[in-house]
Amino acid sequence: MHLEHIDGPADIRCLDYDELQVLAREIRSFMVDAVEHNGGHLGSNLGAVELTLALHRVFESPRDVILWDTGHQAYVHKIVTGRRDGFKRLRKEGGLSGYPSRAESEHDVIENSHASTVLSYAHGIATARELLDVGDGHGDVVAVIGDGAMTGGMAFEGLNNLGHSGRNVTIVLNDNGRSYAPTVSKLSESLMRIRANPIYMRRQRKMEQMAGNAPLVGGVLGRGISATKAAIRDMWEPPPFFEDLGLRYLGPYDGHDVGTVERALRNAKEFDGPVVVHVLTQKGRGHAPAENDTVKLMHDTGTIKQGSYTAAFAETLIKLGEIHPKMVAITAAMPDSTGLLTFAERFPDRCFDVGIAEQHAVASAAGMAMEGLTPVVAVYSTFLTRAIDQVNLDVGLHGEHVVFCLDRAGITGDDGPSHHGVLDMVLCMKVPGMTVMAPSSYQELEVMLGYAVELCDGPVSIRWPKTQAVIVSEDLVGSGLSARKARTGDGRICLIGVGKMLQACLDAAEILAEEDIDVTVWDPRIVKPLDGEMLGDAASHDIVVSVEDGFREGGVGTAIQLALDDMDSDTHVEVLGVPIEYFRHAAPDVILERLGLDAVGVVSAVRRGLAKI
Ligand SMILES: Cc1ncc(C[n+]2csc(CCOP(=O)(O)OP(=O)(O)O)c2C)c(N)n1
Repeated sequence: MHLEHIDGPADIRCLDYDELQVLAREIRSFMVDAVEHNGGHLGSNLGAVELTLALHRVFESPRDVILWDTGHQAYVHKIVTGRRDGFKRLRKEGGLSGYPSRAESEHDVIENSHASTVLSYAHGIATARELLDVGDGHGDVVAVIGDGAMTGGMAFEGLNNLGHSGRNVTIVLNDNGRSYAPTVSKLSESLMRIRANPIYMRRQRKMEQMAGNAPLVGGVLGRGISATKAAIRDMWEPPPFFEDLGLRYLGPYDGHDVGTVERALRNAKEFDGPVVVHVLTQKGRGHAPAENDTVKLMHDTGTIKQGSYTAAFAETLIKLGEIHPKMVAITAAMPDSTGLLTFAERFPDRCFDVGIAEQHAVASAAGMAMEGLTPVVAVYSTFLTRAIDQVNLDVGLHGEHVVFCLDRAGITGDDGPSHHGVLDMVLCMKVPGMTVMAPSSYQELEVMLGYAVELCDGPVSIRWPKTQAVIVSEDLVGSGLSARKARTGDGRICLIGVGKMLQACLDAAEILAEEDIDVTVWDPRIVKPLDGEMLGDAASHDIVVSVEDGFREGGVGTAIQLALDDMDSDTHVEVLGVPIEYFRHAAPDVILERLGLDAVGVVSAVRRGLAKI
């Protein structure tokens, strides 16, 4: 066993290549075990084992900065930087985060986990190090980015600026041909052609051997070898995209051969200016269930559960697709997790994976709508935030009919601060003319999606949580843009529960009923525009408690409060919602309970309200 002796990067530098192979196997089985117990990302990490070992042998983290785009592939990095024991509580509260975390280790520098940002960080860090003359000869800056993340607009912006500025950054393009699904990109196709060209690969290996045998790489000899390599490459390569942008390109290399990757990285280190080291890896490598998972190579362990909101969305979209030939669906590289796969199978010409490119997805949807299509953009709440400018101006300002379907809204829990969907509702409510819907049940989602596609004008967003949906009978489903009164009380207290929070209100009503406090409960359904009948009824009560799982400030409760003020109502309003903070990973229910966003919290708010009036 080598793994148990790895407590820091120095421990892998003294192993020989045979020992590293054994270690790689041990790491794979260790990660499979950890993810089986705790969930998390698997395929991407299984593919990055040898690459990570090579990186930590060549570069001296933390003096050299190793940056991971998105960060879902950083488990091996965590293991070799002394955090093996933390995997027992991977993604559990107080345990190891599923992404890099600055609180965990000095080896983790960035932790945003939204894709395609790493080249910008790298440019910034390299610029600062050069200007401030930090450290011993600055230290190197290395950015690891997947072929999927390379489809994002920010990655292209970063490449462009790195090439132009000539900053000293080693970019490792970890190319496994996949995002969740196969990566959609012509660049990726060109890179694939290199991979498929045996002559190129043979010559490349020969060049590698020459470089490996050379007593000194760098200086005149290094330049000579690299010039020869460039000449050979030019004969075989598709247009040298990177080099046209001002970056050197090295590769492709077998990303599962530690020695090869190591040599490539050492070569890259010798260059001044930005270098792309292209390594080919296999997602899910070494774990048969992952290798055989044709949908996403076990990118993560999540599946669409029967009875979930995602399942309701997937089912309803197909039904609507049959009736509306002009309805199309768009995903930013997540066809499986957003529930679009079945739609894509049924209507392959009407489903578009645009790459990890939310901004482009939204602006492109605006264009489609301008020409008469009805685009449904399926995206996680947290990733829509990236494209809010496009939602506001490209769709909103033009009044285009685009339906945004936001999964994983609210407190999502295990994936930590970057993945909570707490901004979408506040932001969407600020887009003029946008209708904002929050279903409280499986059936509500079906009805709302139908209404949004068939009857709404202009932009619409529908947001739902990851948790299982409540299943209700037909008489408990609303219609159109109306709110639904879920319970009639004695006229003193009115609870308004947005989406999933309706259940907390209904449960609170039961608790209060035992104390002879008979409350009214409303399901607003549509949070913008708010239903006048609901507002009128709320204004007739002494106390209103609104509950939402998005940011409290500027959200639905605030809008209700303002609406009642405008009506000159003296009803007291208690607004419950998420405070403006970053929440570390923990089970969603635990976070919600702590924030008072459960039945007990609602009851306390009622008591607070009663004490104030
Ligand atoms: C802005 C943004 N959109 C979507 C995602 C969800 N997501 C996480 S990883 C991933 C695929 C990444 O593919 P790639 O960069 O090639 O890495 P691999 O997992 O293949 O190693 C996606 C779409 C994200 N993290 N950020």
